[in-house]
Amino acid sequence: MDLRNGLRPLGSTPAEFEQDLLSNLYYRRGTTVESASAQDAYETLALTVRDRLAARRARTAAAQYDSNPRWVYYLSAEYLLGPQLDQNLLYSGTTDLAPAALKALGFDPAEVAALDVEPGLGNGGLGRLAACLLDSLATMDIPAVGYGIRYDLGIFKQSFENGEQVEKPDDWAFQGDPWEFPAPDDRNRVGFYGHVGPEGWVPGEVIDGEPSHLLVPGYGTETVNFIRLWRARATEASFDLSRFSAGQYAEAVDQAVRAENISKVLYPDDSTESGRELRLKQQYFLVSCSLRDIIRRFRFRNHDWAEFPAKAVIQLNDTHPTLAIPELMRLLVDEEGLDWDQAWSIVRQTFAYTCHTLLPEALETWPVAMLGRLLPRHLEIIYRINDGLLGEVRSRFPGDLDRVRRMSLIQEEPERRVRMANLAVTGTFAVNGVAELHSQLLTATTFHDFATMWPDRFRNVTNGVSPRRFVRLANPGLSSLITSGLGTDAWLRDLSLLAGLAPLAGDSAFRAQWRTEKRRAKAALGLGDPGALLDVMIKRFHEYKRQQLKLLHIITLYHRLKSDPGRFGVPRTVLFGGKAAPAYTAAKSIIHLINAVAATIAADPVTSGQLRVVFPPNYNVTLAEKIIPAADLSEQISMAGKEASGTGNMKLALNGAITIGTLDGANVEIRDRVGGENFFLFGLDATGAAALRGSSYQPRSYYDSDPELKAALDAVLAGAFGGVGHDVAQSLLDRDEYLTLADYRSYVDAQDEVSAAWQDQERWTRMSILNAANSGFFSSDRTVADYLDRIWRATPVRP
Ligand code: Z2T
Repeated sequence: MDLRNGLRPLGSTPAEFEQDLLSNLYYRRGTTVESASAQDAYETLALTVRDRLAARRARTAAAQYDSNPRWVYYLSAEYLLGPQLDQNLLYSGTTDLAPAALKALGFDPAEVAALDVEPGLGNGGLGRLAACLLDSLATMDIPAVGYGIRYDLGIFKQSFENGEQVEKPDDWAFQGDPWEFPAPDDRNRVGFYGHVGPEGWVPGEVIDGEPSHLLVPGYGTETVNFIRLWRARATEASFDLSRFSAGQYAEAVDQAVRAENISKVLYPDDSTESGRELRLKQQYFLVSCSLRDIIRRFRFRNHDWAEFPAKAVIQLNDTHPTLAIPELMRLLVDEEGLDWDQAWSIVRQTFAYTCHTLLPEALETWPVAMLGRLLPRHLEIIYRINDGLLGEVRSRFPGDLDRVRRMSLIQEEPERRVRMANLAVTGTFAVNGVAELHSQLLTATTFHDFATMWPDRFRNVTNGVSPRRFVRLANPGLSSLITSGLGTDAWLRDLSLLAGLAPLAGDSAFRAQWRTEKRRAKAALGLGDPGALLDVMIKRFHEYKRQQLKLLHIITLYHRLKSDPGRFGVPRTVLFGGKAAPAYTAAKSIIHLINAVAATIAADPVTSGQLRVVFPPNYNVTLAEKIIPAADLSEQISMAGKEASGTGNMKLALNGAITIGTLDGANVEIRDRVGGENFFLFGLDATGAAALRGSSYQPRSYYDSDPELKAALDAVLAGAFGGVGHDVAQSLLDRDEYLTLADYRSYVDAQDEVSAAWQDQERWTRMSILNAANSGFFSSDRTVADYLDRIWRATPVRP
């Protein structure tokens, strides 16, 4: 028998699908039609769909194994995958078969589909980018594996109590995860603590990493790749039998519980690090397990370490997996017996690093004392890498002690800490930012010294998003219209084809259909008047993103409405979505104030629906897929020079929302492509903002000279919104770190242009179509093509 191609083919007719569903219900779920619950039906459906992908996975693996290609390994502490059912139905071609088969067995397809739980294993943009890149890698037939952590608890569930954010644990796999293949027999042992003796590192504690994998199908191709996620398991030895025998039951399992805590919970901080030891343990756990796996895979087909960089490129998703650099050095030098220089050359040819931030406080550092206790051998290796680095700095820049101090892997003051970004730059062949402006600012500021010494190491790869998930799945109505407008659905694999929509912006019948789809999506959100302009700000809460600026605008609109209800202009619904890190007090205050303003406006009869503020709790990928299609206006209003890229901006533009934004992150590239006449620009640019912050910025001067701004802040200070938000207003007047008041007037004026444009619906629709038509560049397929060309140099393998 042909072991590889001898699989019984899985049928694609309704009868065959129904048959498979039924046999899975009996043989794998172990229940019967008579007693099956909706949950049984859901789990069984997932198995039936997953089997179809697994068959493709088998063919993919055979082709990849045969060609012994260069693999792309993506190391990321976060993956924000989104709901799996809809995607896997689409990618397996069973979108229509599945509900029909469920109905035939007596189930309600909608009830069953509602049981799909999204694995929230990420915070925001960084984790979602990882998911989009894997989607595109598979779609482009690139051999790739994503490595991550299988957190028991994902990003917390957000609810509001009296308008304040409350966090609840997200036990996402409580019912089990039918999409996942666990491999409990395939564990890797990971060491921590201990000491370095003559025989090398002797860990003081060991735990096991247990893998499971999730299939990552490509769209419109056979390829199915996978993500391998590690969960921490106590080793047998960690159960203390002598304590148990002595009746100390809790103490007997203490060590085991502590070991398994490593993969218990995702740290809920977006762009700010908390510096906790458990987080460092998570990072090393991910790195150690993944590198062992990568090396095992290398050894299947190869024997010579010198070939390693030709067979593996390992992308570090921000600094979270940077310990992979000293870990691979340790494996090569201590375990494989290579000499230091050989090992360093392999490491430097294998790793590449993506930086996702410009916030200085988001650059990870770890106390030397903590790192040395947890990973004593790695600290030695980091010191030795640092010796090499500083030697190079001294010989290139003799006598420049300050430069040596700045570039060192070790920060000395106020306490000794390891600078992970410097380590990542030193141990890789490529460092990239995630948008043109971001990459420029990185080489001009954050990594200026390194870019001076190693200019060829730095590149840009502008982010992108999956058109499958964020257009086709999220917005089926608009997708059909695009397909009929273009006369093909080939745009789903080549998003540059959207350019073909541009002429249709001049076709009034097409414009009417486009408006119909927008209104349909708005109606589906259930926000009342689908004629109102839907103004959307969806992203994590952070002061630099400036939700507080949007809030000042809302209060200004409210004041105008009260003073002259007849002359208000256009009805608006403002929608916020997003979470604040649980310890980020200022961001939580902004959330509280938004909810208080929303309540005040809702309770005031003068507004009569002309101005509404809504804030659905627990913004996640599932909700994003409902909101994005409905949005008319996309708020991208960060202080220029702070948002690395943004990816929500791309998703919204692709769905025909028009951006109001600063020249920050990828907004710059969106505006370049859609045209200044189809984009509402306002505010200081990065140079202007940096200059104003560098001088003695006085937020009060803006307050004193702008009556509408003064009225908005005075209202908050006077307690007009249930007494909430005093701290927000006070901090804006006293410090205003992100120049909210400086940009207020320009923002409000731009919003007045928005309202004027909305009043001409034909003009608005033309702008909307042109936004989608000119945003094809922002496909994550293009992003992957750029990574391949500029960094990865891997080629497709077609099953
Ligand atoms: C994150 O989502 C991002 C940056 C981080 O810096 C950390 C997290 Cl969790 C350490 C975001 C950026 O803020 C955003 O601009 C960018 O679009 C996204 O990563 C993907 O690159």
